[in-house]
Parts: sequence; structure tokens; C-alpha cells
Amino acid sequence: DDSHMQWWRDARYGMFIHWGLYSIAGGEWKGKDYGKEQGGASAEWLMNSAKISGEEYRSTLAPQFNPTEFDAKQWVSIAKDAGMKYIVITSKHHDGFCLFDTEATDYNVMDATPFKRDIIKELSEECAKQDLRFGVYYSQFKDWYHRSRGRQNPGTMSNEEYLELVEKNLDELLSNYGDMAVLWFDVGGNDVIEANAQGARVRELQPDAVICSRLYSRRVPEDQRKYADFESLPDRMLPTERMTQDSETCMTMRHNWGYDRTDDAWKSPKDIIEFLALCGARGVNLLLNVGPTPEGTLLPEEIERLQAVGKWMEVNGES
Ligand code: JFZ
Repeated sequence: DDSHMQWWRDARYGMFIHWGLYSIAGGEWKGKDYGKEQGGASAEWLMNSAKISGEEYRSTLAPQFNPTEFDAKQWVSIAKDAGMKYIVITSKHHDGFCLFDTEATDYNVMDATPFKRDIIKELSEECAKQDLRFGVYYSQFKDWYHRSRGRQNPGTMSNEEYLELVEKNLDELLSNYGDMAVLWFDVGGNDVIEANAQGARVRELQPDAVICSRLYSRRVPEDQRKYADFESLPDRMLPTERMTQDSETCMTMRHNWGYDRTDDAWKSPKDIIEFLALCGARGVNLLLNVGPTPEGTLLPEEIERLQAVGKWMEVNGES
């Protein structure tokens, strides 16, 4: 039964938000710029790129995380006016920091920062108010802080402890924030049993949540990806023919996903609109990314682009 996919197919276009402790650094660490690393790494990869220990990363950045200008109402309105139908925000990226209230670790916005506001709660409630679907990105496998496979600064947790943390986090995300429309897992591992257990838990607690194929690594054969509701294509990759399978691609407005102070590789409003139109023609959803500032604001350049797309959507979006 795929009735839970209907809203997602109709939605076609949503907002992706990369926000976390890395946003404070803005791609820079001790005077060096890490936001232009190639091979997928960008500002949110700082901890890995600059080889920062979990302890130093947390003790430097968490006390500075105080985005007092964050206004869920404004962000959701901007997404809505841009014609977007859903929002997906990083609840935990590869640096392990949780933007929500959790009992599983004190490395979270409530316990480790002066901000002490549950960002996931504020955004989920605002989405419900303004009638947008809300979902979370959650890095279930790659976590440099708690556990690390093959990295210089190994995390402090055993694999078993780490899996327990993920289980608790997922239960919280799936229980405390109303309807979860999307579970956007990322950079999955090869362990199908592990991934299927996580997928099964999502189904159990939120039967209508739409699950991203990145729950599994690309090496897991497609017929074994039991809980993947849609295929997440590599960013900005489109097939040459119209997709018959549910699929989505994502794109960021410049090079980086997370906020970067010096990244000037802006795509123009025209580039973005043309790509969105092409996604529509190929039957592929688009998740368009913004990287909010340490203060909690969207950049004027991002707002300008979202408004331009919104104008275009008013004329072309509802077919
Ligand atoms: C991942 C993350 O590592 C990155 O920080 C960001 O969150 C992005 C949206 O997702 O990076 C990827 C994952 C998969 C591909 C490329 C970048 N891919 O399949 O081409």
C-alpha cells in the first residue's frame, strides 16, 4: 500500500535546512577555510575536515550556539510563499549534535547550549499551523562525535551504545513532534538488518512517514531496501527520462549545505527555477537547501531566490 506517498508525489518541492554547530564556524577553523573542500565535504563537514576532536568541537561551538533571531514562523512563511510543500531540517548531522530535546545524550540544544529552545519542536508546530508537512534529516550511521569508523578521532561509544542512542533519538523524534512526514536518513551503512530495524521502527510509530532510500548504502541491492519509500538521487542528478519510481534530488543554493561565510558560488534565481522546472518534467521532487546563519536568520540572497521561485510557482506550479 503506497497511499502514504500521495501527498509527497503531489508536493514535488520542499525546503531542506542544514543547521547546527558547524553553522557558527561558517566553514572556518583557526583561520583556515574548509568550506571549499571537494568530494561532498562542505561547511557541515568541518569537524572531519579540520580533524577536530569531539571534545574540542563541542566545547568551542556549543556555548556559542545562541541563534536568538530564529523565528520558526518566518521560516515557514518564507517556504510557503516560495511554493514549497514540505520542510526537512537536520535534526542530527554527522557531527552528532541534536537540535532537539533528547534523553539519549546531553550533546543537544537544550543541555549543551545557551539557547535552550527545541528547534525541532518550534518548527514542527509552526508547520502544523501553516499547513506544511514537516520532516527531519537524521544521520543514522555516520556520527563522528559518538562513534566513528576509521577516523582519526574515534568517538567514545561502542557500536552497541551508539545503536541504542539512535534508537532512542528516533523514538523521540517519532513520538514528540506530531506528524513526521519525512525521515530523511543519510549516508547509510551496509548492514541491512540494522537499517531495516530502524525503518521498521519508523513504520511502527509513524506509519505515514515517507522514508528516504539513504537509510541504506548504495551497495545494498534495491530489492533488499524494504523501507525505502523514495529513491534519493545524488544531488542535482536527473535521469534523462521521466522517472516512474518515486524519487527526489536535492540542491543547495551555493557550494555548501551548511552556512559558509565566504562561499560566493550562488546559483542564480534563473538557474534554480530552470532546475525546478526540469525536475517537474522528469517526475522528480526537489529539496532546495538553505543554510541559516549562526544568528538564526536566512540570508538575503536565499530569501531573494525563494521569492523568485515563489513568483514563478504562482504561474507554473499547480499543473
Ligand atoms: C550528504 C552529507 O554528507 C552532506 O553533508 C549533506 O548533508 C548532503 C545533503 O548529504 O552528502 C552526500 C550524500 C550522497 C551524495 C552526495 C553527497 N551522493 O549520493 O552523491
